[in-house]
Amino acid sequence: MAATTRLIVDIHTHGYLPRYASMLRSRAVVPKIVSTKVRDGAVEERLHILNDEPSGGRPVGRQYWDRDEKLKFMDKHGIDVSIVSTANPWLDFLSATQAEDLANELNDDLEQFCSTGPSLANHQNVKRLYGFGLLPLVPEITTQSLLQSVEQISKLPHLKGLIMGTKGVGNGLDDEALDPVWAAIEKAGLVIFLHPHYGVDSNAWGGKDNGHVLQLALGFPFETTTAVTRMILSGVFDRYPRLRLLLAHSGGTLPQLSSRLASCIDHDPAVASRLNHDARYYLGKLYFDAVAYGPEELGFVSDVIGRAERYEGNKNRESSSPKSNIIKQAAAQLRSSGSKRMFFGTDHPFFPPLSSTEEKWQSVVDNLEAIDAAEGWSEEDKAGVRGGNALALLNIL
Ligand code: 5CU
Repeated sequence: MAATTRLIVDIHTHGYLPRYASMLRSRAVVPKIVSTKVRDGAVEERLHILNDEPSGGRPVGRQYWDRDEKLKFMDKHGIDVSIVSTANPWLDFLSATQAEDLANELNDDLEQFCSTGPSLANHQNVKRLYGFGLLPLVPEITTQSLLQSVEQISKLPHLKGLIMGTKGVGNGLDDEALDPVWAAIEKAGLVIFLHPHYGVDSNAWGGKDNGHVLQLALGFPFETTTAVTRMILSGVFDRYPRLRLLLAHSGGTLPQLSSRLASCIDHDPAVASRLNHDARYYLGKLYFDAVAYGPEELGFVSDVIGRAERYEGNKNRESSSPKSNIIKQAAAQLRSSGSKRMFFGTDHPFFPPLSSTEEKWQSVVDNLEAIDAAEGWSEEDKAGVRGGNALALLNIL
């Protein structure tokens, strides 16, 4: 196995670059960073990004914006390369002019953050940091401005794609207004990292306080599921078949629900004949991070992705069911082929240990151990998920 395929690459790792953190400090409403007096008159900064943060907010510090802290975290966990993206809620809450200016500046900042950082010891041509840039996706932005940002990102050598939330320009990701943007991203070969922020109302179907557990464990993944399903239903992947979309948190619940989705489509007169393919086919065109924390979940996701090629049939051109194309492949082969679309991630700087005495972060250890223990993945498959797949997808090396 080539040494490079043994590299560990973190495709899901965030930060608020200094310029973004300054903007959060200047705000009086969420999202914001506030200074709070703690013991002995010391001052600590607290972050409010979700609507129901603990009173006073959560501690925030250099791990969110300092490159040395990111590198220290990487070294502690044996991570060779990180693909850094701005954390939620990106530019969603700004006016069009503010978002346009900040996207432009933050993309340049991120390029600088990556390009002036260290290279890998054994691969001087490979940096330890790359990035996903930002588009000014807010209501009233012009298409021209969005296209300019796509062009800017495509010209910055250390930016390999862009991170995007689920709102689009206010009407979701199934909005035809985004068609020129999908076309430009596809043409530029950039990867879109689709990430949630809004989740589901934390008071949905109950009233007990559960911290952020329901929001993060269930609401976030369900938001991603809804957003990508809207893209599938509106035919985005039929119109832009080479679009490369990476889904946060292993695709949320899409893998679990894809056969139900296919059946609901087939039984709904409004959409039954809209798509070129069975809904399950599109899962084989998507990419999934491996931020699922358990080996069974990783194995399952790879099964579902691997199975997608069974649904290759074109619904509109063939009279027979797509299932007539079933390729009789061994389950292990499908699982292995599905793993090629999966990528290790940490979600750093989120999910730190609750106790500061822990050496390694449990959230990271869990995700690495889940890859090690995923049943049916060969050593080569595991090395791919740890890093080789990301290097190939992002054309690094
Ligand atoms: O803990 C959280 O709030 C988050 C968040 O906001 N975004 C994220 O990516 N992970 C955890």
